Amino acid sequence: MKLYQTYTSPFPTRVRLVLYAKGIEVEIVEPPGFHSSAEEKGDYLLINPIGRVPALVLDDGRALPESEVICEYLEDAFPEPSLRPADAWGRARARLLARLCDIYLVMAMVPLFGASAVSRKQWDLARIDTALAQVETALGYLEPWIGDDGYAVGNALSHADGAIVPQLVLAYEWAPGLFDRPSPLGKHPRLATYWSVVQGNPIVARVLRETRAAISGEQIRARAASRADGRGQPED
Ligand SMILES: N[C@@H](CCC(=O)N[C@@H](CS)C(=O)NCC(=O)O)C(=O)O
Repeated sequence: MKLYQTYTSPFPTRVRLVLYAKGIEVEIVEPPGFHSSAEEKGDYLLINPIGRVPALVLDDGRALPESEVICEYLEDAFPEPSLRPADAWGRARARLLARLCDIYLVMAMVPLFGASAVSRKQWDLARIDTALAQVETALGYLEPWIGDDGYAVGNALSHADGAIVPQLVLAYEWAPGLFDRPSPLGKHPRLATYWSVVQGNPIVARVLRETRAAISGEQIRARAASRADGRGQPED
């Protein structure tokens, strides 16, 4: 199998967490045209006409987009070790946490992803602050549901951790760093405790290491690209 993905994006990270937890080997492919790249997406659009990452391509050539669907496929195709909580209520909580994340947190982050792609001069600060406030609100939606044993649900890694962890690193670290605003860490104490404990899990630590390294590499590349095409530096 091949996973078309980038290391900066939270959606493929959700899939890599599942692959690592289950010990599934896949070929990792970084398609052209993502993030600060000026290239066209080209033939990648034949694999995923939506033009987003991730996409999983099976050995027989069938391709599957959408991180949640890919994770569910991997769970069904490779059931052991299971990343679904054992009981119906645990599974419902895992799905709820992932859904709250996908709908409210990701949607709140979208204007911030947009702002990160242009120079500081073009930033609409009011829009950024509104988005950051919405991020905080969305984190509050997770707060009552998050587990208190260091995992999103119960006492083992599940698909809910895969959905949440890649978004929390952006909400707690990337966005406050880029926009020079205080981190919302600490506004929601149960989530903050979860965040500090879950990072001790080796699979989580691995995806976070990859994400942090990719984000700092991407920031360096974006600066170089904007200097080269005369747009000025992103920090201008
Ligand atoms: N709902 C999709 C979202 C995927 C998505 O939006 N990926 C972003 C990466 S952050 C993307 O590929 N955006 C298009 C682009 O960067 O050109 C999923 O869960 O897989």
